[in-house]
Amino acid sequence: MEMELSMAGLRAVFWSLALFAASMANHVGAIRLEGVQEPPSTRQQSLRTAVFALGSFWWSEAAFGCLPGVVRTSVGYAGGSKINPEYRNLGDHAECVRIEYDPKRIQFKQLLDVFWASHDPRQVFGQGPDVGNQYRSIIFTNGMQEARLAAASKEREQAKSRNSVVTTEIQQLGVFYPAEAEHQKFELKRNKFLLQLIGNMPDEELLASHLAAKLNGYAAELCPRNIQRKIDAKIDEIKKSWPLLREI
Ligand code: MHO
Repeated sequence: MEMELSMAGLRAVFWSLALFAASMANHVGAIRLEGVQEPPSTRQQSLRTAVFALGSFWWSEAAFGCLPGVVRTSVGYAGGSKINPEYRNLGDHAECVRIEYDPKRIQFKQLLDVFWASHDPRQVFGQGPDVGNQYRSIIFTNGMQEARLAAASKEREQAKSRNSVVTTEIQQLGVFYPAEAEHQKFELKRNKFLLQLIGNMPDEELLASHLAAKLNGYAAELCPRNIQRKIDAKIDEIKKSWPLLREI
């Protein structure tokens, strides 16, 4: 009897070691994606923030996450007056993406170019199949210089055709309310394989992670072509040596 108990104890130790090793293996998967890893923390002080509304924030977050110089992304609500909006009750706010970027690597001007290229600013009261005020197009600005850049870029956009009106609003950013966890990195969360590849990060890590922002764009196939290829190659390499369970 005593002997059986200690065998059970040994088995328990064995399984906890095995589980620990398995969880470490997950992290090894993450480390191997080193080309798209977190940027050095020394850069963090000089980061800037931009907020845009351009339709469903699932898509908006993915459209910016993979750009070189973008460090982190998240989604939320802004542009309205309702206090503490929620997804099912967002009042007059719009769905937004918040982008933290390194101004030495990408500028507000370039983010504006991506903003215009990633949606149809002439669609009235919605974006694609999504209808409603929450999907309207807004450039949020921080200060006069950004407001000027935003206005000039809107004029250029309007000048492309006078047949319809560019509906995009330009607003000084007020409060940005972060959206619920299930809306953050939504495209990445749909892809269980990619999620596992980065060690099934919990929500708060996903929110802060550069790697997750990038892979969220990758999952939606919105990375610039060269980055898309680089990530494809890394994933292929990992898949080749991925341990497979062949029998049981
Ligand atoms: N068409 C989208 C809208 C999502 S959104 C974050 C859907 O699948 O419901 O507003």
